[in-house]
Amino acid sequence: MSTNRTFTMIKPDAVANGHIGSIVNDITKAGFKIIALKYTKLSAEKAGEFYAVHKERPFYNDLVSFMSSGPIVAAILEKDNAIEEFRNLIGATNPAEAAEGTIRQKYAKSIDANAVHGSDSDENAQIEGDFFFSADERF
Ligand code: DGI
Repeated sequence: MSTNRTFTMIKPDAVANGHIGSIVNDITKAGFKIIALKYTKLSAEKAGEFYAVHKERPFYNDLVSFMSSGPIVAAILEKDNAIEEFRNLIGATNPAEAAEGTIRQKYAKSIDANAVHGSDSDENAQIEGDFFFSADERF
């Protein structure tokens, strides 16, 4: 398993608000290499599967409906210490608490529409990357 990779999504709010280019620019300027990249849309079923770990949480239904509400950009990224470095780059889950200059502080408006996803462990980065990309879609 790679320890230098993470998985991200640019979520429907950030796509709808025209932030794909700025966010990809922030990511590459921070030193992440793009291994895989896809513009796609999750069905409610797929969004539910992706966030199955949150099934019992009160915000699960809203999360699934938001994540399937419009197109997203999915990507696998590579950098030393990728999980921690990327979570530092995107900032806290709640953009109101995200540090100055982080992606969520700059582009997100609320805790549920928080612009980007970042994997929280090497294991989940592998699972989440596999969820979106086949072997011949990674370079
Ligand atoms: O890894 P994160 O995306 O930072 O956070 P997470 O894995 O704990 O939660 C996944 C997503 O679920 C998060 O990006 C937004 C949503 N979420 C998490 N906690 C809350 C929430 N949505 C609402 N409305 N309220 C919450 O407390």
